[in-house]
Amino acid sequence: MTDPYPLTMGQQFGRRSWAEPWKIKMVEPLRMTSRGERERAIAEAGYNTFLLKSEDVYIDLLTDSGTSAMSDRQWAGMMLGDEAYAGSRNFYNLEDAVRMHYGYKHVLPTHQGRGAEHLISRAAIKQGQYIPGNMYFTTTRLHQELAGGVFVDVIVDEAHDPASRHPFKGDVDLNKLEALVKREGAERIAYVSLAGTVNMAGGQPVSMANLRALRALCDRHGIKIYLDATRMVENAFFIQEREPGWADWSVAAILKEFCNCTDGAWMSAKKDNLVNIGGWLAVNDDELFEELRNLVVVYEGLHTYGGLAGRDMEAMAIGIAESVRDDHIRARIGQVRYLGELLTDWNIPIVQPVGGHAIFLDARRFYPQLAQVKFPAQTLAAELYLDSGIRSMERGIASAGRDPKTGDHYYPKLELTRLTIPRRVYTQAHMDVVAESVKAVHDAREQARGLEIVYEPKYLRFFQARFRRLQD
Ligand code: P71
Repeated sequence: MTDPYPLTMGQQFGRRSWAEPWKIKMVEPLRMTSRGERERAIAEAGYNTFLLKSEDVYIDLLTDSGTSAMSDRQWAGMMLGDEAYAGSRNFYNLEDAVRMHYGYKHVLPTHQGRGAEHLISRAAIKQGQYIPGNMYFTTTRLHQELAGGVFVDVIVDEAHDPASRHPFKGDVDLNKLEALVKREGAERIAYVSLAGTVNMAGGQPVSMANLRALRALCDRHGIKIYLDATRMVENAFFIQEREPGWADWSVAAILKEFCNCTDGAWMSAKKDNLVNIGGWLAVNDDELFEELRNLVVVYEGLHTYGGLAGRDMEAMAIGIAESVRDDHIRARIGQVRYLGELLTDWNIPIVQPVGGHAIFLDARRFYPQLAQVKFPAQTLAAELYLDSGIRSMERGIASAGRDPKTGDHYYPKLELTRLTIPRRVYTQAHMDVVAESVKAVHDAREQARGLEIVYEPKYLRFFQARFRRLQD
């Protein structure tokens, strides 16, 4: 006999329910659209979700970047902005927060992550040098290439397999790195570009054991490790949860221990650090810092504001302290996991295990009838928008861009559509609506015919490319 009483979500998943460690003080109304309005909007946007107007979007899962809700304390901090050109008190608060929670010696603010990527790439890469890394990220690799470097993927093979349940798919394959060093010589390696919870792999973490082994290898060859710390707090949570020996450590302590094994970090504070704009760059080396502090005034702003208002730096300093709290990060990753568990139960192909910031739909398995040149992940993003007004992001062949040498597309193994969850913004009921819409699109999957590209700009084409629907 079926249970006559409805079950809570927690009970349905066989456990006690958890809840967000905050309550809502201010709300922003959402707008729902009709199917006809969405058909017009996505056609006008060239079937590219980056070109939709936010007003035409119902639940916005384009990105977790700059889309978080700030806390009452952060908003109060905004009122304490010291908008002096030089030496703002908010800069010193930011510097203290980065030193305390990430542990690096020198800190520079930047307008966002790619501002910091630009500076570190310029200062630390010489023409023709290699930058091995645990999978590329679009802006990171572009800045490395613009600085004359060549990115080399040295992530473990499991990262390229959406079905592999390896618990640390962000790990570096040390054999691949060792082979590169042997072949090219350590002096031709600029540094190792290591990212916490690897975005393009599905938000997959790096283990502490892998980092320590990487550190030992790099020390043998005199190679530096710079960390993309954008989602490193989420990575620290996975270490606490999954890696033997770390369960009794706080996320904050794991974060600091991890950073301690690296030589510096760049940060898009729009993610983990819970602000709508901002970034930072931090290093331990005095000489490198000297160079970076000089470059920052050319490209970002004076070294005590780096393109930000004082109030932005204050919100960031407060956001950093909030972001490393265990209760915050558990609820954040718990919400992503909740959506992932629903989709997994419904047999919808997603990258496993569920990562930190997003659910990644596996568009290859979703649309087996579509060749990669028909942009399956872009097609899926468009279909999802048409179904419900939910906005997602392509992370496949369109994002990968073209090989500058041959001019042909890069053909990435992963062809994914990302449902990225902003922090502290949506509720569990929104996640249910998202899951139901994904299921509706999955049920209609056989009708999809794919897209062709009709316009693409030279750099980071996915932002502004336009597509046309294929009929057959
Ligand atoms: C994301 C973004 C924002 C984005 C960037 C490029 C294409 C599409 C969307 C930004 C990152 C990131 C990592 C690991 C550096 C940046 C750049 N991610 N590293 O995922 O994820 O930071 O946007 O502040 O310049 O939607 P920035």
